[in-house]
Amino acid sequence: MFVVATAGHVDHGKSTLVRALTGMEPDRWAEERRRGMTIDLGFAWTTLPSGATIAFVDVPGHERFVPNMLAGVGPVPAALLVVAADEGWMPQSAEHLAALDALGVGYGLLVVTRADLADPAPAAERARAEIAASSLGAVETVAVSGLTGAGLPELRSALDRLTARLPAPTVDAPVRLWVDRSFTVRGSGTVVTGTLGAGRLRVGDELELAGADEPVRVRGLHSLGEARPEAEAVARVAVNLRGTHRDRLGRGDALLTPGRFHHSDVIDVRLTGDPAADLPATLTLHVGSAAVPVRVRPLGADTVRLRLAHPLPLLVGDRALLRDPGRHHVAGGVRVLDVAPPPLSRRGAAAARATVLADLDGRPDLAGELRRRRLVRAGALRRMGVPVQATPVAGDWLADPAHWRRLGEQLTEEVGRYAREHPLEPGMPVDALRQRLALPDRALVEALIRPPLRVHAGRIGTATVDALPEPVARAVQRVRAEYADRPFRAPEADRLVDLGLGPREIGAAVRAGALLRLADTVVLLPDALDAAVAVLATLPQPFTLSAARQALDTTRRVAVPLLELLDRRGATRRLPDDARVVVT
Ligand SMILES: Nc1nc2c(ncn2[C@@H]2O[C@H](COP(=O)(O)OP(=O)(O)O)[C@@H](O)[C@H]2O)c(=O)[nH]1
Ligand SMILES: [Mg+2]
Repeated sequence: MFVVATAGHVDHGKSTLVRALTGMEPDRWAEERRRGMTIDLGFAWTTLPSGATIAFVDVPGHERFVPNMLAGVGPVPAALLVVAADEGWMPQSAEHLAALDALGVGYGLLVVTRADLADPAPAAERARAEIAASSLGAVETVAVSGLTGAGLPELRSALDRLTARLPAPTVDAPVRLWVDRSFTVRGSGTVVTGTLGAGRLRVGDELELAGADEPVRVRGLHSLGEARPEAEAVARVAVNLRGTHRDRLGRGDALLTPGRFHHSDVIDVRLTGDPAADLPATLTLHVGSAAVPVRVRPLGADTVRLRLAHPLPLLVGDRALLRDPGRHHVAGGVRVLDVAPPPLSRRGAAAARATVLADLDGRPDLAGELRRRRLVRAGALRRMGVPVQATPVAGDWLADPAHWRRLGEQLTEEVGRYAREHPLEPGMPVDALRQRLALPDRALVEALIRPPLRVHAGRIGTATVDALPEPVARAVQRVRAEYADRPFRAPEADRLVDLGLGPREIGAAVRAGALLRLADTVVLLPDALDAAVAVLATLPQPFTLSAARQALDTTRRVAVPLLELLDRRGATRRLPDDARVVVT
């Protein structure tokens, strides 16, 4: 299916044309039919000679209803610009074209209607010149009469040529359905309609309603008046949200694939077209079917920061337009550059930001985003509309490569400094390091660790004897040398003092894995445990404490806590009569 919007001045024959092409009545309201004037959006569809289905969003031409017009064309990629042969180019011809241009609509046709009332050539010539200067560029022109039907076959063929040129929609994209109507159907409940520009909807889907925390569920789907199990972009769709109260949503809301959109109330944008130098401080931002008041803060020559009255699910690259509702005119087009910009609190931040924005063009750019954000979650970038093909450094964190290298260097420095300032600690606590490096996640700290650094028991250090302060390391070496041939004779308390091993030094050596503590002042070398098990295994089983003490050539002072430690580790088992066996 293709979706095309009408555009053009009031009474130029847009609705008549849609009626003539589709046989359907686009003016849905009794009031519209009574007054012969479109007030709100109308919807109709037909089949083209090629067999393709085309749906029309018929918009009002009156200047009072331009916001309705914008809600209709916002999500639609192509337009029929309608100009009456007998009236020619008029103010809303110009304003509608300015809107299409601001939104970057690149596909369209010029239809000169009421050709039975006047020579269509002059109106066509003027209109073509105006259109040529817009995003639509050179367009095919068809003259028709909605009254006599003249020109309609040519118009149908031209529509086939137009739709054949439209870019294929992205069907596997997340859904962002801008709601253009919502109503209640007796027996079915709330129904919303919109133009599905990308993605796919299925009955049963759970969707996020922008701005509400509860999910909504698709109970039913209609497209072109028929119930369907699923709808694929591009399509006009009516979504039944039974169970969701009608008051909860309306035009300008969006139904979203859950968790796939960032909700922005501050965005940085580039003004497109010819932005007025003196942009008012408050304007209305029109995007999709939404219209939101914004405060405008100029940054660079053609870049501004917009503060939205309420958040919208916007993506980098979105097109939108700014309008001055008081003065009834399109103030300019907008290309979204950043949907999650940094705050501008420091002095000079605005100027610095303007420099950054000068290089952005609204095309999502992963490397650039990483350079600017330095560290960001892949999911967060995707929600901004930036496709992510990069390997995370930890979890789903992505890092700018240069920044990541600097962090690694900084980590090594911090760990070194900490070791000098806390010589008896076995390393720097991970969380202290996380804070020093201002990292948002411990996983990032751990991912930065490179040998010889390692994390052990929540601390980062080299965790070898070499990392111990010089005197402690030397004392441990002395113990090693002295007890090599009697590994189960722990140094007496006096000897430890002689060696300079007080409680703090012993603690440091134990945490570094250089000594094994059996009791306050009973320490062995760490390999003593395995060696003890090997000796005990040679004894007749079960064995007594006394037999163990003799076999290990040690004293009760060591043997008692050593066997208890072996029991706790499951290497030996104590029997009811206090004898033990080696567990094999
Ligand atoms: N003679 C003639 N009248 C037309 C034609 N198209 C529209 N009209 C008349 O022009 C008036 C406005 O048409 P309408 O379709 O409502 O204009 P819209 O405001 O652009 O939707 C109506 O009275 C129509 O009957 C046409 O091709 N020929
Ligand atoms: Mg109309």
